[in-house]
Amino acid sequence: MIDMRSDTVTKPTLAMRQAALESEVGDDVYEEDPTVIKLEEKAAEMLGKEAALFVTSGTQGNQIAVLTHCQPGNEVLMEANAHLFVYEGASISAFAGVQPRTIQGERGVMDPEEVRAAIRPDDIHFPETGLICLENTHNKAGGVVVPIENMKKIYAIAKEEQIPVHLDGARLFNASVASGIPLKTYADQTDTVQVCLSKGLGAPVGSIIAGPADFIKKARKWRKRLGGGLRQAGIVAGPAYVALTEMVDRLKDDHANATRLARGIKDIEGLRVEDVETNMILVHVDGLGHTAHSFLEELKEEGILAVPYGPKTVRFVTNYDVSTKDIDVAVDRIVSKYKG
Ligand code: TLP
Repeated sequence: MIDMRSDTVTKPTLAMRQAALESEVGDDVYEEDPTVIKLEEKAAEMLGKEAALFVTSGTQGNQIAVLTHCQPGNEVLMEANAHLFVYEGASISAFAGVQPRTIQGERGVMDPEEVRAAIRPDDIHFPETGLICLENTHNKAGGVVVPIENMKKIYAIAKEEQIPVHLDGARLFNASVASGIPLKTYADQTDTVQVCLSKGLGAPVGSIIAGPADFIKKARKWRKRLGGGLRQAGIVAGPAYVALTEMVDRLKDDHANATRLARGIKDIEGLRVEDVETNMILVHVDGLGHTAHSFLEELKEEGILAVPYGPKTVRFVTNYDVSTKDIDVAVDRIVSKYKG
């Protein structure tokens, strides 16, 4: 199977498995796991933040960020197709007691003036705007790199209004590799950031939240409350360290493979392939008379896996376990099935 459902499906590399075996461990709830400490220090340095916290997943990282920034009854601004809104089971409402307010973006990019207009004035009737959440790359928009200028404008507005900004940077490494803009420059435009090590970087488990030291201290407590205080976590932090330090540059290969796949299938009549910016390819299949599900069933028979991304849209994600040769095989199979 050529598995392009997500970049989360990758298996840990040999170096990661070795790191799991050899990393020094301790009890991380006592902050005594040397490998976790090494990972958190490295991540904080790479993101240009005072401190960082190792968490089990991107979802947990985003939840902890919202819980730490907000009070129950707050409103949180985010793009209409943000992962936090669409794919996290309404957990910010369930756990943090906040209400999301969405702003429709253009391919995932919000108009800063619309963000400004959505900030609540001081009025007894309204919820207080507690947080603005950004996402880069934007997943549902198809791995779109949100321009740094857009982030700068939104952050300037947030500062004026004294509202914190959190960045869901599950794939911030992809944004940085694609744009050539350093990770730190993106992280500078936000108070806190969550980055995933288990997506394109291939770690089996783990994300990082980074931000000011006092914020991370509070976040550590929220992680414990949520049951995310792990003990000998070096077993997973070791592979995560390999992901962070050895796997970032190779994301350009995933991006090149994504472009290669898109080019290979874009001339098939009935398929509409969106522009590729990083490692995702969104394809609209209704022109073939297919729904996403019926198309994916046929693809599976051809040995190719992707996921539905709307009733008539599918998403492919290139990843470490899909080679350029696999891409060529996938293109050949799709072209021979659907072209003419
Ligand atoms: N995204 C997954 C699915 O949940 C859709 C995927 O396959 O792309 N933020 C963003 C922008 C994400 O794309 C994801 C995962 C998360 C957060 C959550 O990360 P995990 O899966 O580690 O909880």
